[in-house]
Amino acid sequence: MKGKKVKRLIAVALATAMTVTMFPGITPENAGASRVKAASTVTNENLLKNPSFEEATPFTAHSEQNQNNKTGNWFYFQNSVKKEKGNAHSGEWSASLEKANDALEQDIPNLQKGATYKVSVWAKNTNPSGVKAYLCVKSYGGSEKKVPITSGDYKKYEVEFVYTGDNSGKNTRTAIWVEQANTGNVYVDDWSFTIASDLKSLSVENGTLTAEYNEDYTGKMSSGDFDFSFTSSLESEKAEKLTITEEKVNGKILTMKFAPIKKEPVEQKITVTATYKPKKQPLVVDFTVASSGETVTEAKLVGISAENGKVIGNLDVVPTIAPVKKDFVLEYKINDGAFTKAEVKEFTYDKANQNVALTFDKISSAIDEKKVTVKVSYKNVAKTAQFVVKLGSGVKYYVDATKGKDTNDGTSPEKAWKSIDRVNKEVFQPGDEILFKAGEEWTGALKPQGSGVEGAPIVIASYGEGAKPLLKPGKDWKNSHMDIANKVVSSPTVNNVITFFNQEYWEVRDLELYDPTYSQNAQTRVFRRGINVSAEDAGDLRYFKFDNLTIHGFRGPNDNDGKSSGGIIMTVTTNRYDASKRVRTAIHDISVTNCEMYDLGRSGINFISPWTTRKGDEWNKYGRFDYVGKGEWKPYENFRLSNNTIYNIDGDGTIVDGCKNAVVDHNTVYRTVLNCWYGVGLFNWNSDNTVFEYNEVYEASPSDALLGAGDGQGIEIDALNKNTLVQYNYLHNNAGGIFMWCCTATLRGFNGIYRYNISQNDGAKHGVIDWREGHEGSMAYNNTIYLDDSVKREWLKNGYTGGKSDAKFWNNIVVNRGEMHATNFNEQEIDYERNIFVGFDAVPSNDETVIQEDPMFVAEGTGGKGIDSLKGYKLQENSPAIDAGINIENNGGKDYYGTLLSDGKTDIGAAEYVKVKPEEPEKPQKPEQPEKPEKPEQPEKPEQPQKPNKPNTQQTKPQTQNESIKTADVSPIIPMMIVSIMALGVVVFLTMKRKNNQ
Ligand SMILES: [Ca+2]
Ligand SMILES: [Ca+2]
Ligand SMILES: [Ca+2]
Repeated sequence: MKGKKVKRLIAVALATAMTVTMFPGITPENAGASRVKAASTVTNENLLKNPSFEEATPFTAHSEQNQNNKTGNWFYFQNSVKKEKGNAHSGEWSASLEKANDALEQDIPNLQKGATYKVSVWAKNTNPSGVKAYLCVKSYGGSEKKVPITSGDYKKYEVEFVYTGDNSGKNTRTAIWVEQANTGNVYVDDWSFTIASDLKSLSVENGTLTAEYNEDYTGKMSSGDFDFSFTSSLESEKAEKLTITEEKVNGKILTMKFAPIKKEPVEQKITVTATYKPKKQPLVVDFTVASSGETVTEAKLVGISAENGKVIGNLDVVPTIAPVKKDFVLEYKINDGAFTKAEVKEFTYDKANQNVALTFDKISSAIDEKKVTVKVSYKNVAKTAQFVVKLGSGVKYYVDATKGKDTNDGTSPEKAWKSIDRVNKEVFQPGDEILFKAGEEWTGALKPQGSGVEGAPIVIASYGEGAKPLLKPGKDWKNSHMDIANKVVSSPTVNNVITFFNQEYWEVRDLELYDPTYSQNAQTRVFRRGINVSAEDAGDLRYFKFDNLTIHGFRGPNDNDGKSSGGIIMTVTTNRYDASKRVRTAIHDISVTNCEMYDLGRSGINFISPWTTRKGDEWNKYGRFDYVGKGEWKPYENFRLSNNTIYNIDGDGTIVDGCKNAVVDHNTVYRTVLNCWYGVGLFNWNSDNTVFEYNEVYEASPSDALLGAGDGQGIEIDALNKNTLVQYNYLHNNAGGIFMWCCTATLRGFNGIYRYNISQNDGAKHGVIDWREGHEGSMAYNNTIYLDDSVKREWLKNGYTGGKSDAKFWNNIVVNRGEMHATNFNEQEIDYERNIFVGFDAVPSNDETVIQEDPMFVAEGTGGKGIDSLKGYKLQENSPAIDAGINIENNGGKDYYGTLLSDGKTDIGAAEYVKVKPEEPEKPQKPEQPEKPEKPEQPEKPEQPQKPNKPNTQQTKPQTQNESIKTADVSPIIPMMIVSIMALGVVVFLTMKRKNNQ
């Protein structure tokens, strides 16, 4: 007996293996000089806890908190799973299951990728024809393995599997599960979960490795089955190959000789790392080499040199004990600041050159140039060096799916990375760029790490010539929870091509994101998105710019829950269980510009958040306000949606939900509501200060739409909004109607204004206008509406009679050339004034100045595609609309065409007449540089004092209810200030122009 140490042979990562504990009762060897040989042995171990049920530990109950982590004990699902005295296979105790869905489960973490494992259990089934039960193994990377337990007497059941590591971060689970049960029990006992090895043990002493094979092993025994390397404690970070010089087989024992490790001035611990290749099994053993008694040499740090991200330290001599990472302290200071400690990322020791290299996260220089002083300390000696970080010194990383290699450093097109996986491993720094090669294609979930800072975002873009880099989704995965439709859904299955979580300052541009499963997903329950910007309990996050992207094919559920799927979806969540960890969170300064988005699910773009509850008496004016989330309203501020084309959408083109200061301008949105019950082109919900302007929206709810295709207006002002401006838009051929204020008595809205829009040939499934109760300060003024004879229309379908309204319909032109059912103008709610109504049998009785003469358009009905195609709705010089309107303060100052409202005499309709020289062109709108939008003004209310409240006498129609629910399930998001975007843009531009200092 040589005083052997015995270690369990374990199947975990090497780092873990090296810290394995000794079996009780075995005393670690004293490193005394008298000891000549030291050795250790590893043997297999059962990875399950409490495998025989003889232990005193009771089972743990399944709960929401532990459902994905059942390590260290058995967990039961349902009370009928019991630990039972009797019916044991050995000892006294067994476990018993009897009801359908009974399950007894245990998870094993940290398995070794590529290794083969074997799970076994002794089990019996007292009624195999009535009780269907299985030994199961899942989350190992392949599909679940199940073995039925059918024996009436105890029998050993086994499952073998290879752990692939591709298990979505879950622990591998073994379980007994009862699928169906009639009278009877399943008893289990004596579990085993081990690596499936041919080896019984491996041991080492200086010069000899001994492998003992299992008794039933019949294969060849050879050192060729092993890879060996070793490290000495004198240089523990440098592994060397261990060469076998001689080998011998005797029975089941393979003895392998190697050159003994020489003595050094201090005692060494030699750690041998082996891989048994047939089973990819890692084995770690060690032994001690005594000191030679010679004098120990120590080294001193004599100087350092530094660049951004790396320091080289020079030593005066080669020390006996090689320096290691923890011997060094790395600090730096910026300009004249104080030294702060920096984490050493990689450490290398170059013995031949007597130096060490330490790397650290690069310091970014987002705003100013920085002078950095680095200090390295080793054995009480500190040395310093300096370098300068230039403005915007980010690193460009290149990704090439064909010619790249993940072992490259990625920093040039010649040394590009290859895969999404490699990109996901890097933690990016402010100013860095991730460039995908044009014309190439990737499949997989991109989850880039890191955040930029103001002025130095991290950019994802393309390089080279050709088509936009194409990114397609990888496998689905589950999130723990998601807030949707004002409720929380557990374990939703999701799939995003690009995911951000609790990050900020990113730009993504010039890519195509495409989900080829579009056509098969009309009914899916998977929430698929091109991009998901997510956050949880992170407070205020800022700046995501999405520009020049093509996003198509991403679908999700086509009900209200599915509103959190589609093109670009923002999702805020909060801790489900621990209220003390909840932090009101929102993502600000998101912009989407110049993108083409089509063939998408329930939402082109949407915002979700649990922070939805509005406070203030106004929300409760008519009844209990019951739209509540986890907490107080926390809007996504400064969202900008500009110059995009969005079409073929199952639901809504874009929902501005839970936003403050959102601007939606110069977009073309068409063919929406294709596959859902209620939807529109664009709308807002629970948002303040939303501007929709210069958009063209058409063909909402087209005739080939599926399901209900209800609502179907172009741009809708929904509930819980304050200050919405819908202006200068071109709405046409939307089946639902033109205007909708979709509130209820308790889901209220304030100051929703439609002005200076032109509508041509919109339908009227919900009436030409749909003005629900609960709104305050709502107005439609100076709009031009032209209706041809293509469909029969009804003026007002969902008028309400609550008598609480101050709604105003002023200065509008409505020309009807078809069949119009207009018996209800709901004058008790809506004040009509100074409108032109043509083609109506009846006109509103409270429009004291109503005009029923032809407004004399230049050429009615001639609008085509594009917001500039509407010259036909200008007025001829003898139009009765000229100077005939009410002057309204804060009216935006210009008409649909940009003509200033400067004559002090407002015309009726969306066109202000000016006598122009014949061919003077109108000022074109500039889609790529929209003007800074004004904040919505308060509508003036001087002429119409608010009516007293009247009792609400009419029930809301069921449709209203549905629509409210529809909108209620959307959640929050955030817009950004234009000025700050432009400022950032300038800085970013400058940043890009600087060469990085690599
Ligand atoms: Ca037992
Ligand atoms: Ca009136
Ligand atoms: Ca005028």
